[in-house]
Amino acid sequence: MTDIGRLMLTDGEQRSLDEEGFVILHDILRREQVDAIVERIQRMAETSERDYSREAVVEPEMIKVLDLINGGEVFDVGYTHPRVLAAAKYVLGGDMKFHSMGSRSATPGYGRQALHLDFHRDLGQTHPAGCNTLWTLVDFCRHNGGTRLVPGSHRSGQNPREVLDDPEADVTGEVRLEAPAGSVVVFGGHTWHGGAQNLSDDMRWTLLTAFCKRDHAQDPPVAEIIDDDVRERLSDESRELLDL
Ligand SMILES: O=C(O)CCC(=O)C(=O)O
Repeated sequence: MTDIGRLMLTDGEQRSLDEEGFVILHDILRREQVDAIVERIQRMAETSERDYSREAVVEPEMIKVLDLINGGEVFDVGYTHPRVLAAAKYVLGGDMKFHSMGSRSATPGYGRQALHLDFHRDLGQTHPAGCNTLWTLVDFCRHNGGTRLVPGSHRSGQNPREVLDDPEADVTGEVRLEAPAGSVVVFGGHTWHGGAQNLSDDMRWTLLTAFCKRDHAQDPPVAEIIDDDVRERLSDESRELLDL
């Protein structure tokens, strides 16, 4: 990672990634960006047909929208924000490209997931093959399904689905994501985490953007799906990140 990239993260943020396996970055999105992103996700969910065959775990009650790279300019920040990119690159050890961007938003009463890893490859190694970033589009708290995260689990070299009797149950040391709208939690692919039930009466809106090592496959390959107008507005840096 370059010195400039490193400077984007404080020592405390780097330590959090090293020791906890995740970091919460605050004030990444402005209020109007949050509102515009939510509006767009909502509109796309209403107007596009959902392809369940592409969902690793089918959750019909949740709002899921994929391939937000083509969703409009409001999503460009998902793969251009310098602090988020710096954190993901730090996790991946400097070798990075864009993997995918979508939304998994919890409707009232839903959202609980088993603890899991987002990227199994390279388990046991310092740098996972992938890194996810979860963007809070409402204030996240325990009540509305703040994500479950297990600090230090990335160093266990273990997959929670293989070692826990019940990965859906709470585990010792688990914390819940509490962060105002416009924050981003960056977590490595080996960090045990999972969605939690939204007990509130409101939607828990989320954007997820994942990155991976350059020798890992994107989901789906961006070159195969990207719309011409998006391709045309990309900087050279973004084109490289998207592997175009
Ligand atoms: O929705 C959340 O809080 C977590 C989502 C997640 O872990 C996933 O989709 O892999």
